[in-house]
Amino acid sequence: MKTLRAVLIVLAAAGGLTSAARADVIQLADLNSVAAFDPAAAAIHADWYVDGHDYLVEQGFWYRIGEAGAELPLAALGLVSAVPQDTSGDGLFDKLTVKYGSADLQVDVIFALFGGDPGSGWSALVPVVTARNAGAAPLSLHFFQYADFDLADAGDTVEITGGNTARQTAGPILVAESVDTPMPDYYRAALAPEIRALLDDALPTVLGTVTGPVTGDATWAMQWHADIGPGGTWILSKPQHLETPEPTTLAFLALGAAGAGLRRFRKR
Ligand SMILES: [Ca+2]
Ligand SMILES: [Ca+2]
Ligand SMILES: [Ca+2]
Repeated sequence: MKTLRAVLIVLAAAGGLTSAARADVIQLADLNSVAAFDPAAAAIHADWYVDGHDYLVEQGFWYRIGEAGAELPLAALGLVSAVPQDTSGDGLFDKLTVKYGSADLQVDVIFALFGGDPGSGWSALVPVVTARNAGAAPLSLHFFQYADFDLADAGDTVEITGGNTARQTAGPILVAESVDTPMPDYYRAALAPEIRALLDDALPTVLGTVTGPVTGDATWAMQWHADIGPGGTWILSKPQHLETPEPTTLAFLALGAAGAGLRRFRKR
């Protein structure tokens, strides 16, 4: 935690967080987009604002080693460091490198946020996960990604197509991801809290191949299996993007929502 504290001091000094912000939350910002991460939480990604509106409930990564027992959130490995960077030179952090590690398994997650122009309603987030077998024995890694977006209060529809593409929609609002590096072994579209409960229970979970569509408090998850030799690595890249059309209307609405979002950040 020492490293994280140092990071947060740097971050606060750079104006990335207000002094009243929760000390464990790191904020990325780029053009019309703001994303908030809590590296010590079970679901690391807590907020994703596009033009002032937060479309995300939570998303994150879980893992299981071997065929028995429970899945655990990455934070259970132990948080080593969380370092934000400004790669675009606008003075705002847009990239976050989070390192977790135990004696046997080290996992780095790098998040890169790409906003669209203000009012464009467009945003992208690219997480890249690198898992390393730090032990002396082969590692059977089961890796899970879970996403709960709420695009509209009335509910959304999510469907998984092609074995690797999740699309969640509410009218003209869309969040989508397509993962082919590598293809998932299993996936599930379901209403909350079904998938989160599977990740939190004490039993080994296999998501199956449940495509949906489902409509309501939609969520989805994907699952990979990797046998990693000692010293070996496994890499997962899963770009996501959000599209919210009618930019003029949304830009107008964003003026109010952005203020509410800032107030919410300050309260933490
Ligand atoms: Ca930047
Ligand atoms: Ca489980
Ligand atoms: Ca949802």
